[in-house]
Amino acid sequence: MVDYSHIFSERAHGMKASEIRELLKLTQRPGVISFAGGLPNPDAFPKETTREIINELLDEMPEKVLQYGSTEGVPELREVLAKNMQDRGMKVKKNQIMITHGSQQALDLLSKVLLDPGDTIVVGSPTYLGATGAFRAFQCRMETVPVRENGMDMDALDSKLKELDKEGKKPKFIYTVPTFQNPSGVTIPGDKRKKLLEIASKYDVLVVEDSPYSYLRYEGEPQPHLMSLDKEERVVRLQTFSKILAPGFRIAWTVGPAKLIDKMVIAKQATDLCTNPFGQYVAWKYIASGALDEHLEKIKKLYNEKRLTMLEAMDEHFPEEAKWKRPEGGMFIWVTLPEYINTREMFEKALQKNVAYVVGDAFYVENEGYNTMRLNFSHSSEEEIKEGIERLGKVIKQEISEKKGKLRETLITP
Ligand code: PMP
Ligand code: G9A
Repeated sequence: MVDYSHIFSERAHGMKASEIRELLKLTQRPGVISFAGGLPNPDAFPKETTREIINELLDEMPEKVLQYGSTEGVPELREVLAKNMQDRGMKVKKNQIMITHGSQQALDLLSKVLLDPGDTIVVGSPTYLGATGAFRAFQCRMETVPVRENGMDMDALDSKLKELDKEGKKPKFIYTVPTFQNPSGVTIPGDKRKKLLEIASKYDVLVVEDSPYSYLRYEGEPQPHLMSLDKEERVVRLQTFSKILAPGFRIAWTVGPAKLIDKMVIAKQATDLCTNPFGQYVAWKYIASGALDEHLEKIKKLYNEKRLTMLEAMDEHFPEEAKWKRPEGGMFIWVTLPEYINTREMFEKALQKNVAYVVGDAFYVENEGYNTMRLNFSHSSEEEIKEGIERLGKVIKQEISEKKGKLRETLITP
């Protein structure tokens, strides 16, 4: 038998399976109410519009939609995206946009063109685990900065970059999900966004603005995109159709300085030649026909109702020891339990009661966050949310009472 351990690359040895992807297998079991995956609601898929668009495309331009496309993406989609972003205050030209197979691929391509083994980058703590998974595969060193109620802590970021500068280390980029962060749901306010760019400029570091949720705001004031505040071609912005159309198409776009995009395009040629043209043309028609704007209104209403239902159910069923912040948008509520609770240990018990979440420590690069968990509110039905939160509330209460009992025992045992 071949001993593969000697054959795998250093890189492959360092790779780690995505906790979310592993959980998807478990939570697909019948009867399980899953608040784990950040999945859109199936009711939110624009099935009829998609059907009409697909028929039109096959009638009108089969020679294009069924053919290979250019690596950077089909021109019609890049054009309409540039316009869409300009309407939202971002001065973007078509040649600064490339289309990828999901933002996940953009994270991989960015790493491929920016990171050498041993390079340093800065990420939030907690942060999106799909991103750290992509970065880790390129053998970089991830330095962390705490994410608090108002997003990444800017003083801590400044100190971290100063410290790295003293060590002679210049990070390649700061990775952030500034709006309705995955996993914590928090948003960086406008003044701190300016500060972030000032700090990045002071230490001459790029900023990766990963923003799949910014169009999903349910309350509060929109904050400026980092890309709109950028005057130095320092920001690379990732957006995706996964949460606003359907993840099944795997269509996303990256916007950045043309020099960087051009390199990513070359890297993509080796990866998959081009993103699936059929999906790109669907996305193009979806925006160009105005269906996206209409659809956004519909899903914002749907997800807001689910968010409110979950928050209300948590108020009713979670014990007072559990803490969370009300997210103004996105898909997630982040819960912090007392420090003596380990949500990974509790997960099995939750699963026995047919309810699932993502264990919080999966979103930390360092060994932290054992008492946290992420709940998704977009995927389940209202009934499932009520039932699932009630089940989870019982599991948490039970765990707290058992752990408190044990703590008491250790305290009184001589
Ligand atoms: N970045 C973040 C912050 C995400 O939450 C996700 C999806 N959960 C992605 C990237 C990847 O999205 P896509 O489906 O476009 O690959
Ligand atoms: O299915 C996935 O892996 C995408 C979901 C991401 C998430 O749950 O954050």
